[in-house]
Amino acid sequence: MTDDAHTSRRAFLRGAGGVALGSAALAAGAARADDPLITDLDAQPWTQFLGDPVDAMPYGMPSEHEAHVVRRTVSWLTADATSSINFTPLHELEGIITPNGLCFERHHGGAAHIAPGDWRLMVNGLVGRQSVFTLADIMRFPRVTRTHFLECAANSGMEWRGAQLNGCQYTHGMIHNVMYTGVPLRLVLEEAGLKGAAAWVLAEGADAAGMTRSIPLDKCLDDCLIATHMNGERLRPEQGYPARLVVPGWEGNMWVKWLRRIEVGDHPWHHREETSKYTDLLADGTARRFTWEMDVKSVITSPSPQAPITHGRGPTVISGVAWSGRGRVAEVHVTTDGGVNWTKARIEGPSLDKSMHRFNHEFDWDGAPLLLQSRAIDTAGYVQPTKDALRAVRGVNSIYHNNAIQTWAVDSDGRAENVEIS
Ligand SMILES: Nc1nc2c(c(=O)[nH]1)N[C@H]1C(S)=C(S)[C@@H](COP(=O)(O)O)O[C@H]1N2
Ligand SMILES: [Mo]
Repeated sequence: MTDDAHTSRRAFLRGAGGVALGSAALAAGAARADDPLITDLDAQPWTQFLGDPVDAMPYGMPSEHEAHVVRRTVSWLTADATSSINFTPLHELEGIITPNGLCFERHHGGAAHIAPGDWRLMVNGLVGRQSVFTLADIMRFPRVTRTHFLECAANSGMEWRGAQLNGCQYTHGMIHNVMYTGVPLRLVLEEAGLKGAAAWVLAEGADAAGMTRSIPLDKCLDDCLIATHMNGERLRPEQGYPARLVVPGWEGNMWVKWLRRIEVGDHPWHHREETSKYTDLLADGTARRFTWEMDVKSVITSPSPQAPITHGRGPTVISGVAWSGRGRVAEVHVTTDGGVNWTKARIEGPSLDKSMHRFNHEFDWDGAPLLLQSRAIDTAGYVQPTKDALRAVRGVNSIYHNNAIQTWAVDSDGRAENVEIS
């Protein structure tokens, strides 16, 4: 920048009015004439020296100033980190796509590392041709690209008996929303040839856990994918590289990673993950089984305990995410007074089938304490329930499928806390 330009910047700032930003809404952004970040180029090394050359980082990384935006685990939740979970930092994200490096991880036997040349997919059982496909074989099938959320059925599972974890990363972060590219499972099953009695599919993983789940054939023929890519690049190892099952709208446990075998049968297999786990213990001691669909749900991500209001009263943005395993999200309503008054929020960005939706609601905060909630309604007509309404039906023995309305209490300093109101 020339001295003239330098001088004219100062002149602009010291000139009549100084502040061109004028509107009352932006009063908080009023410029100070002595702000060195405007008046003093010496205080801005990024203008004084050349920056990094191209290729400084052949695979790019976020700004060093964003180093706090990471997946986080809760150490007391599980005994060992190889059979554990971490959480997506929802409070730091915008839009609807979860960046690959921030997708929460759930492993039962650690993340397997499989060279693509060593990967095989076996298809056996009630098929005309028992088959083994290489990755190169799979890549020759017609492929599709679709955006879907994956939510672990245990998401919000720690909140059944009361408000517990202080932040939406921990209360709601067992979810990610990814644009997958893959091959419809239907095409691979048809290639192997389904026998008449075929009614169920067993999906099996190649990791140390050898995870298995029974999936009804109808779902497999409808919209399941053998995914090889996430958000444009290959799957990450943590997400099942080189291939995972995508089971849109259904609980994350069924999305078998490091997929190695598909068995076709005429009955479900009643394996561990669909009997002792991923069933819902009711108040009377019986358990619901095969509760595959993820019910309509939403959460305000900002403000929230990890994302307090720091700007004081005035124009304030409430932002959050909503999703349903039964279709699209039709509406999201937001309350600032604990459910006395509800306002329809704006759905921002794409509204896709079985995908995360972003909602925003702007309001003028008077600095008084708030009780923030969001409530989503899906295109199948389901309305997200209150915690009390859900407990009336499900009791408090459950771990899985808690889709209740979340409350954040915001104090007059803008700090938010996980609370319950009745
Ligand atoms: N092979 C295999 N697949 C698996 C798992 C696993 O441990 N092994 N965990 C399941 C569970 S419980 C969930 S919630 C999702 C998590 O997917 P993510 O790690 O991509 O978030 O993967 C599922 N698929
Ligand atoms: Mo899960």
